[in-house]
Amino acid sequence: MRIYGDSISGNCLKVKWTADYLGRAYEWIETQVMQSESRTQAYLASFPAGQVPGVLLDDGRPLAQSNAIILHLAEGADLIPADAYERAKMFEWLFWEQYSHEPYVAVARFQVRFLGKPAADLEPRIVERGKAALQRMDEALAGQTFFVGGRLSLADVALVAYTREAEDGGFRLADYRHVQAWIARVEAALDIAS
Ligand SMILES: N[C@@H](CCC(=O)N[C@@H](CS)C(=O)NCC(=O)O)C(=O)O
Repeated sequence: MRIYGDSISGNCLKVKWTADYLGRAYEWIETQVMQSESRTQAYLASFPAGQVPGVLLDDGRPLAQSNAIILHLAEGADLIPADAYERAKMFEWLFWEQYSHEPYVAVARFQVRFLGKPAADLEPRIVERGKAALQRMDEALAGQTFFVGGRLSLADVALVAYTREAEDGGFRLADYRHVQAWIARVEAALDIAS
């Protein structure tokens, strides 16, 4: 399998962490978004949306969208709950991550850390929605160790990617103590603590 990913991207790291956790062999092809390497003709031929991550499976078939990729990699593994309701709750968090978390927490980080925008100049809506997302996570994590079924699942893998970097976007993780403790648990489970 080939993973086309940018190491600065949480969406790409989700795929790497899942593959590592599952012991899957892969070749990592560094594909830098800020150098427009996801917009070359060759890349677009396999991944028409022009985004990373993109994966070429062992049989050459392409797959894009971080959460679709990790779901495919983890098919049949313990990162996907066997119970139908718990599996649906995992999907609930995965869809929420893409619509209500990543567009704020990740975008704030990108603008501040990589575009050099002062956190104070971020669009207020991004900051408000990012804080609301972190608050929602904090409430969900009060009294439980992981998001679904008391054990690590893809919901945690997807959500930790940008949450652990939230301070780069001007958010204060100390304001979300359940989230802080959960980040440490997920980093330990995935062996990604730095
Ligand atoms: N929903 C997509 C988002 C992918 C995405 O936004 N990738 C960014 C890097 S994190 C990218 O490739 N940006 C370059 C572009 O859109 O041109 C996913 O989860 O994979």
